[in-house]
Amino acid sequence: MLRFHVPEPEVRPGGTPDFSNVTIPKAGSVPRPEIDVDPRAIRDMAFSIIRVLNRAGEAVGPWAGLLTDEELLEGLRNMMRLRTFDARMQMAQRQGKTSFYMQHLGEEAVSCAFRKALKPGDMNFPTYRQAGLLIADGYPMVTMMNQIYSNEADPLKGRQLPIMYSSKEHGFFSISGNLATQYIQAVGWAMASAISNDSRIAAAWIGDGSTAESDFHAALVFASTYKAPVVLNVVNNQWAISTFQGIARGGSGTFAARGLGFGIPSLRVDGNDYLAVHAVAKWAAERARKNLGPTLVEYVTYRVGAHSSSDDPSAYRPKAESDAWPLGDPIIRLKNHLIHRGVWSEDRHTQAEAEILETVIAAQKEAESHGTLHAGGKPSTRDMFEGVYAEMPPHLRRQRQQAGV
Ligand SMILES: Cc1ncc(C[n+]2csc(CCOP(=O)(O)OP(=O)(O)O)c2C)c(N)n1
Ligand SMILES: [Mg+2]
Repeated sequence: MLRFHVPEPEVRPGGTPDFSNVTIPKAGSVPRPEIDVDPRAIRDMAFSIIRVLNRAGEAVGPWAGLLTDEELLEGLRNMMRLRTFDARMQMAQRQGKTSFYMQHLGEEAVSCAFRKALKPGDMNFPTYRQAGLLIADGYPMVTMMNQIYSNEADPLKGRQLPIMYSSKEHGFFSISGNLATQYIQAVGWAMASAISNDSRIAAAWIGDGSTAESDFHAALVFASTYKAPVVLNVVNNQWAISTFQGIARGGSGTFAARGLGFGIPSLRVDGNDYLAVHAVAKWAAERARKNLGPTLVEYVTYRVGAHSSSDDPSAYRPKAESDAWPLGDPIIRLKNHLIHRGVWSEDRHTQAEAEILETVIAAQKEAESHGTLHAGGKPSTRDMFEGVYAEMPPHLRRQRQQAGV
C-alpha cells in the first residue's frame, strides 16, 4: 500500500522547542575561497554555515576583518532603528492607523548588512521583509511611514500595500506581493545590465517558503546559463506563515543546495551575524561584478515575530521557540562584539535606544500630521488614475471624467 508523505515540524504548540537537528559549525571554521573558485570545489559550503562572531563576542576566522569600528557602530544603529521602527508601526497597526504591517524581528542583520555590500546603482528586488535595505541606505523613515499610513504624502499615493515600498534612487525595486516574481525580475535585470556592458549588479530576494515557486527555479536556469551578475538571496527564517521550512526544502538538505544542480556557487551564512552576512554578501557581489556569475546565499535565521499583523504564530509553533533559536539575536550579538572591542558599553546602548526611539517617534508625529488610514489627509482620487500608463487608455479616461477628477 502506498503512503503519502508530508514533512512535519519537530514540535508543535505545547511541545518543548528543539533545534538539536540544526548543526552549527564553530565561528571561523569555514574557509574563505578565492572568488573565482571552481563551484565543484566548494560544494560542501552549501551544507555548512559561515560564522564570524563567536560566543565570546570576538570576530574570528577568514571572513572577519572587513568592517571598521565606525561601520560596525553604524550597522548596530541601523538594526536598532529598524527594530524600533517595526515596534512603532506594529503598534500603529493595532491602533487602526494602518491596515497591515510586517516586522523583521530577529532578521535585522540580513538586510541591514547586505545593503553595505552593494554600490550605488545596484538594484535589489526585495520581498516585504527587507526594509533594512532602505533604512541602512538612508531612505527617510517618515516617507516609509507616509506610505504605511496611505496619507496625503504617501509617495505611492495609496496604490500599494502599506509596506511595499519602491525607490529607484535607493536601489529598491517596487515590491510585488506575488512571491518569487522578484527572482526572475532580478536575473532579467542583471542580464540586461551585462548585455548593455553596464557595471551595475542585481540582488534577488526570496523567503524559504517561496523557493517552492517555479519562478525560483526558472530564475536559476537563466542565471546559471548566462552567468548573470546577480546575488541570489534566500532568507531561511524557518517559517512560511504557518508552514515550516521542511516543506519547501523537501529532500535537498538545505536551500543553498538547490543551487548545486545549476553549477552555482552556493553558500550558507549565519543570518544573525552582521559581520558574516556582510562578508559573504561582499564576496558574492564581487563575483558578480567580475563577470564570474551568480552566487546563491542562504541566510540561516529565525522569524521571531508573527508572519504579519494578520497572523498568530501560537497556533502552529511553541511560544518559546524563538528563545531556543541557537543563533541568538543579531542586535545583541553585534552589541556584545562592540563592547568586547571597547568601542561600546551597556550605558551607551541604553542611551542609543532612547535616542533612536525619540527620532522614530518624531518621524511618526510628522507622518501622522499628513494623515493616517482613517484620519486626516489622503491621496486624491485623481492620483488613482495617474502614474500607471504612459498614455491613459480611453476606458480609464472615461472613468476619471465620471469621477469628476
Ligand atoms: C505567489 C504567491 N503565493 C502565495 C502567497 C501568499 N503568501 C504570502 S507570504 C507567504 C509565505 C512566504 O514565506 P517565505 O517565503 O518563507 O517568506 P517569509 O514570510 O518567511 O519572509 C505566502 C504563502 C503570495 N503572496 N504569493
Ligand atoms: Mg520564511
